[in-house]
Amino acid sequence: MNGLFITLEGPEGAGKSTNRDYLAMCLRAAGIEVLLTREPGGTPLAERIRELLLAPSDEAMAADTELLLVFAARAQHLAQVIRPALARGDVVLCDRFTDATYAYQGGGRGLSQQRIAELERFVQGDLRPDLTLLFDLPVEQGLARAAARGRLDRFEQEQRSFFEAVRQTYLQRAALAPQRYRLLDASQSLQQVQAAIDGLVPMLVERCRG
Ligand code: Z5A
Repeated sequence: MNGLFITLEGPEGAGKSTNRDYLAMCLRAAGIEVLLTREPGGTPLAERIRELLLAPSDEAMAADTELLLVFAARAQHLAQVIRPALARGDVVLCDRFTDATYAYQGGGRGLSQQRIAELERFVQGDLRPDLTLLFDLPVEQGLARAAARGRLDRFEQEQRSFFEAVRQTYLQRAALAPQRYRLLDASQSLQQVQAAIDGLVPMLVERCRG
């Protein structure tokens, strides 16, 4: 595969979606075409799995069910969108990927990291993001932003300790593989965060041009 696979990660309300669009605009202005996508989702079938994952329900979803649904959606997304795009040489900007599984199902739900790693190998083979932008901010601040948007989804109804574990898992993973991650302080104003992204654009353009 010759393309470049960039993921955006972080806890709730970190600004991933807003900044994914901003980064795409910056890269397009530099003449680089990018494919924007997200997880869970990214294909019609994977978006239906996303609805199952996010909808609050009277029937509690078992953590293993949640984990398998996340990877089922990912298998579809990889087969239909990500692998073909990378094979064409495209730059893929994806809002969340498997780091989110380690953070939410591993850190948040307490599932074994080893089990997640086994599924990662099964579904992805050796495909991993080339670069991950991690938008970090205190839990309270992110939840306040998410709450301001209205109705909370199934994850957003979790306890504060869940989101603390999510945040810490992301930070631990970034510390273990600093060559893959760029940490951004998402507690700053949008203008400040986007100024930090501007600072990354020359490096990203260089990586995109290979
Ligand atoms: N999930 C999982 O459990 N396991 C997995 O493997 C995967 C996902 C892949 C849906 O993801 C859920 O799926 C997610 C984890 C789980 N949990 N939940 N919920 P999602 O990415 O679609 O949902 P999300 O995390 O809730 O996204 P979000 O809240 O939309 O966050 P965001 O994309 O990071 O933020 P945003 O939409 O760009 O911004 C949120 C608001 O804040 C918006 O009004 C912005 O204008 C505002 N904003 C953004 N940046 C700033 C700054 N810097 N200052 C002030 N205001 C800002």
